[in-house]
Amino acid sequence: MRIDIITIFPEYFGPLEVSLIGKAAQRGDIVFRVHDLRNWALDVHHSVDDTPYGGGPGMVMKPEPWGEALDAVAAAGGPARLVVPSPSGRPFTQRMAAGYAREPRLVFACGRYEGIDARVVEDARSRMPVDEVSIGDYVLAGGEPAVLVMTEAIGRLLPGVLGNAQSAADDSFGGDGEGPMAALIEGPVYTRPRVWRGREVPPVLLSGDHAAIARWRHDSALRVTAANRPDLAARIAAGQPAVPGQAAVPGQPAAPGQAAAPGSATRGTPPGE
Ligand code: JAH
Repeated sequence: MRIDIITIFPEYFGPLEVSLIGKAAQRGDIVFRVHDLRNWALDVHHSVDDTPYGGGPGMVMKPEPWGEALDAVAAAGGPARLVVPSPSGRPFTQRMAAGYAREPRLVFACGRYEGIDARVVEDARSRMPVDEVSIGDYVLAGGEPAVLVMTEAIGRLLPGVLGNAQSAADDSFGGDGEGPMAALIEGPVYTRPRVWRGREVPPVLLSGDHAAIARWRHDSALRVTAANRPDLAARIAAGQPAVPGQAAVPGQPAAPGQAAAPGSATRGTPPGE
């Protein structure tokens, strides 16, 4: 897969050379191309921002550099989907990460200041698919950290990037946003020593009883989901798909308007305690 990133801070993307994603890039499983937007700021001062029409605080990214940059980057390499991080975009999910991991090419456009002149996305939509995407309900100083987050979530799903495909499937939210873990937060995990500072590993994990271990892990996932994510737990309790578009849990009829009260979701009791 090829990933192009357009930014006024190319040095922000040093972390893409590190760890799992860095190794995948070394092997050529992911090709990153980071572009400095100022290459296409063609006025004498290489300016990329200007005051907002209608007044108000801050600055807005000018359309001309973005238009030139997107034309040039889109022309070099195959067809691409444009992804623009924005606090007003659609929420980024595991399901979207899995969808993006199947694309041949993504172009990320990192805004700064109060955002990019809205005509840039309008114009780009006439030539390529465009998603405005939010990684959470908070405001950053620019799209760069959101692109690091999304490229990590996408990159680790590429074939061969994560050593063990099953470990992605077992993650909180599941590997592809489908399957049994899609709605659940992962429970606690343990390694040696069996006793550390007087604290024991739950004995079921040492029992060799794989069915019991699977039940314990599922119960743990439900307990953590109920405690930390009442929004997800309420949907599971109501038998609704926790991810829109996913099948509901069989045998649990959907009860519209009957969402569980906050904190009322089932809490499992961990075995071995
Ligand atoms: C802030 C351009 N969903 C997180 C997120 C994504 C992007 C931005 N903020 C928050 C942002 C300023 C300018 C993008």
